[in-house]
Amino acid sequence: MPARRGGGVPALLQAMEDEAVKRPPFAPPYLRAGKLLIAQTANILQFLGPRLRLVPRDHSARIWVHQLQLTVADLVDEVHDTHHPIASSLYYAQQKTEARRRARYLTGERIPKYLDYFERVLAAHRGTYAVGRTVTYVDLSLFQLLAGLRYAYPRTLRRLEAGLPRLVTLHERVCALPRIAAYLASPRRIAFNEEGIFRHYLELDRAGR
Ligand SMILES: N[C@@H](CCC(=O)N[C@@H](CS)C(=O)NCC(=O)O)C(=O)O
Repeated sequence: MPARRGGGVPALLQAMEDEAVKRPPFAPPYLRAGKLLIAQTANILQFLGPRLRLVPRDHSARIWVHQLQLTVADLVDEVHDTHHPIASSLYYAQQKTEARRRARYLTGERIPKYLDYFERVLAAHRGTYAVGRTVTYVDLSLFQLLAGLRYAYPRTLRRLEAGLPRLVTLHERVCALPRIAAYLASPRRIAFNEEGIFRHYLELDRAGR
């Protein structure tokens, strides 16, 4: 809901700061579902997964999907910390030197290590999707992860993708799911930009070379 109708950022902050809220979120994103206020992306997905039929039924598969999701979250944190290596409260321009130094390790060591891991997971499962027989929320997250990394670090990804055939195929499969395709073609799909987690700064993509 937009701010002029009582939604938007003001409403978001209000719930976070309201003393009456006994279980306040630390940061957005968070989801209000009836009386529940649920924060942390992986936690929100764990809640939504069964309701949207985006996880298998069995307990061990659910734990595994959640584990993979937390690993995605770890890489997303590292991507964020590369353009903000010193403090989130400083502008990128105020921490460029440190960002470059950090980006060298992100592009040279960390992105390859995480993506090789996901490639190995897909190879071991030998399925159409990462877990079980049908699409789960971690497939959607892996799609978004690859899309974001391609945007932020195109050079690095071009170098790595030949070694990641399963991840690339999974990305294509998710794109082609009818409802995902409709979302991607709609105004709901916000283009990557330099205010989000995945930011394209040429000097960071090149830091490793
Ligand atoms: N681990 C959290 C990260 C949430 C997060 O970093 N939120 C950002 C905005 S997207 C924020 O407001 N952070 C405030 C802060 O860290 O002080 C998640 O996966 O949801």
